[in-house]
Amino acid sequence: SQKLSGIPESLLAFSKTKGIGMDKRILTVQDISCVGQCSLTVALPVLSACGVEAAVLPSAVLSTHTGGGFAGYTFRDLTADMPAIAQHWQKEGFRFDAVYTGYLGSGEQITHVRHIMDTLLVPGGARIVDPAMADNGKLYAGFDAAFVEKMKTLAFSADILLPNITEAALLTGMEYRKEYDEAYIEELTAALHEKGVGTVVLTGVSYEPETTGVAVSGKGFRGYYRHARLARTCHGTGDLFASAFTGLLCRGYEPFPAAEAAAEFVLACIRRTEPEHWYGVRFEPVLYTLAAKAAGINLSE
Ligand code: PXL
Repeated sequence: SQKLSGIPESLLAFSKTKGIGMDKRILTVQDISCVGQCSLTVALPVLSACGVEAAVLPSAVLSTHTGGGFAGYTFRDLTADMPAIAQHWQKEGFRFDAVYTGYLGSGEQITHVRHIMDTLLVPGGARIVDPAMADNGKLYAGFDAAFVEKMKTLAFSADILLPNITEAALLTGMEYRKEYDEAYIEELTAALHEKGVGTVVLTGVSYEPETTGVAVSGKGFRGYYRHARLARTCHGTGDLFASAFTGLLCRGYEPFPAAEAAAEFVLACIRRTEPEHWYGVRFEPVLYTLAAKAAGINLSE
């Protein structure tokens, strides 16, 4: 029973607006990890494949991602460049239908990103936030409790928030659990709604060893998409999921079907990734399936 009535009006209007001349322009704010198949090197190709114009605001430039396997990565924080870039767009009269944020390089960036959302979104434009900062019960390298506090201000203003369970627990102050039941998941999402989040798309929700899935929750709406849990995990799948979800949403999908299709896409990418490909996920050969989905083409016919 998937009622769609609980999804905020602005978002429904956003996802339903399509057609020639109504193509969406999106701004994505996240880092460039030059090597590593995550953040912008995933978001750009995925959004483009979905047929969405993607402008970028790089939050930092790293030689690689920080997620293990690579030692001694470089990190250039681009916080100082953000205000002038945004001012230029403002002067040019540039506006975006959605702003989608991922990995941010500093707490101060969150203030800039919030200002950009306030000033450069079209009326009713969507705030899509992946609070990329933690997984498996732990913060990523370089993040601390002060960053979590800042992230709360961005996350709670989101029309759509795409956390994993670790991030949801950090944002709500609830205990992180490795094992849990539906009541825990409902409590987590309810706590996020209470803070102001429109729609929660919670990833990595697994109630049994063989399956995992994504829980989507809007006010008055709840859905859970369960799928196979693969034996291996790959770095960057959170970014791949969020980017595919965002691309599909921009092409007129509603949040639950967008989450389903994005999850299936990520599964196909993991299946396509050779075991020796240790640092990322091989999404490139599978991208055409997502492009077809976004364009409404059924490849199996
Ligand atoms: O996939 C999230 C991510 C993005 N960017 C950088 C990261 C990570 C996760 O570790 O290190 C730089």
